[in-house]
Formats: sequence, structure tokens, C-alpha cells
Amino acid sequence: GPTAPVPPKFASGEVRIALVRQLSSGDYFEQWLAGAQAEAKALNVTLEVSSGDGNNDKQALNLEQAVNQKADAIIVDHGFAQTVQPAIRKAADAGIPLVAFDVDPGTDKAVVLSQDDHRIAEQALGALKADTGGAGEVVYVYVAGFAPLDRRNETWTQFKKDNPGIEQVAQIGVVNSSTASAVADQAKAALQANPGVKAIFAPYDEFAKGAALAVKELGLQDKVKVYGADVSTADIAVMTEPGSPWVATAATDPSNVGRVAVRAAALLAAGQDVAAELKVPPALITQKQLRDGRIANMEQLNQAIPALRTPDVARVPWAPSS
Ligand code: SR1
Repeated sequence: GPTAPVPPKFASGEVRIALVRQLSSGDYFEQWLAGAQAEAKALNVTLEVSSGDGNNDKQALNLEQAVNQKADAIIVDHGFAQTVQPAIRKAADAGIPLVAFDVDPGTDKAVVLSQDDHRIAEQALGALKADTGGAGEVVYVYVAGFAPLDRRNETWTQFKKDNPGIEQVAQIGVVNSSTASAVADQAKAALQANPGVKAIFAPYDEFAKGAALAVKELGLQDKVKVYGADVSTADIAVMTEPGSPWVATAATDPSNVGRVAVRAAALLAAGQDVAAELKVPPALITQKQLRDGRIANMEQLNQAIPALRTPDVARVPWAPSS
């Protein structure tokens, strides 16, 4: 049960947390929102959700609106530094506490939340290295400007230096409302142009889904393996289906990350201290582990990997234990 008294504003249900998103479609963002909403319900706060749906100007306007409407706390979920930082500054000037997930807020007044993206890339690349022996042609999927992808890219850049036998023969990537199918088309072209490719490094599940589709459609699943990031029930189905080339993914449970973001924002709204930087650690999940463990959904994955739950990150002392 709760270990501290519920702050009056929370008890009376007056607390409003604005969640200002850059993106909302796809498994990752849907699960993240579901977790955020569940935590908001548990804490008796109103979550006011907006999304730019990929339109960065729209996200900036939504953020201005959250500041003008004097939210008790704001969560900025993804976004390009250039478009969100001016409004983040306004929030800071107005004294509205802010949690920045997967975006550089440009101010040390905001709490910065991320998954450990270097670790995500290290884990997936560790599997790629084990399978390839650290040599071979690789297709890389990346779009610059998204903070988590930029951090994973730093690790990939270092990995190539450390493993001179790894040759990046093509870089592809697009982020839009149909990322997976766009990446599938690009991956097909890259694989056809580079028949020696052994692996695709696709560190975002929409990238990995697209890469896996391309490999299957070209009948290359015995030659080309996919190393991804993120996980969902749908991703688990793709990874475990017969002949799937998607053999490893490094991931958090996105719904848990959404919960952490809301907890951190709630603590700030209550005037409590939160560490300046919060990180949710990922786990490596392999196709073999999923198949051997007969893991078919996120609930079973959470049971198999209890470290995916992080109740101590931004723990709310007055919350009923979750
Ligand atoms: C377009 S950025 C996509 C990434 O954001 C989150 O960090 C997820 O892990 C996803 O891979």
C-alpha cells in the first residue's frame, strides 16, 4: 500500500499533466501511451494528450498551448530540438516543470528521460557480431534528428571502427506514418543492389519490421538476418514466425517507459525532487529465447524478463504499490 500521504491536489483530482508528442502511430508509441494513461489513472491525474503526428510545427504549437493553459507539468515526448526548445524555455520561465523524453530540452531545468540508447545499440550489435563473427556486409537503417536514433548511431559509428571487417554497404531509412512499408521498399532495393549482405541493423521496430518483410519477400531469410530495437506483441509474432530473419531486438517495455514519464511528471507537479536524468535500461531479446520460452506477448515477456519493470525509477511515494 501507499507509504506517504497523497498530496491534496492529487487526492482531489485537480492535477493536469500535458503529454506533447511528436509521433503517435506504430506499436512503440501506442504502447507507450497506454502505459502513460494507466499510470495517470493510478495517480488520479488528468493526462492531456496531443500529437504533432510527425508535423513538428504542430507539436511546437501544442506545446505552447500546454504552457498557456498552465498545465501542472508537461511531458515532451520526442521532437526536434529546434522546434520544441523555444516553447520548453517558455515552460521553464513560467515555472512549469517538464520531463523531456527522447528529446534534448536545451535547459537543465527539465528532467531528461531516455531509454539507454547506447546500450540498446550495443546489445543488438553484440548479437550481430556474435552471429557474423564481426565481418560482413551490412545494411543500416537510420534517420538523423531523432535523439534516440542519433545516440544509437553514435554506437554504430564506434562499432564500425572497432570491427573493421564490418562494411556498411547501404544506409536507408524514413520515418513517417507508414515507416515499415517505406523501409521495406528501400531495403529490397538495397538488398538487390548488394547481394553479399549478411545483416541489416535496424534499431527501431518499424525499421526492423520493414527490413524483415524485405528479406522474406526476396526469399533471403537463410542469408540475411535482422537486428532491431523495441518490442511489442506484434513484433514478437514477426520475430517468432517460421523463417523469420529478425533474430534479435534490444528493448524496454514501452508501456513501462510511458508509466515512468508520468510518474516523474507527477512528482515534479507535487514539488518533489526528481533526478536530472532518468534512464530505463533495455534488455536483449533473441528469437531463440522467444521461441524456446514460448513467449507470445508482452505479458509473457515481462514475466520472463522481470528487469523490464522498473518500479523504482521515479517511484511515487504516495502511490499504491504497482
Ligand atoms: C523515430 S524514433 C523511434 C524510437 O523512439 C523510441 O526511443 C523507440 O525506442 C524507437 O525506436
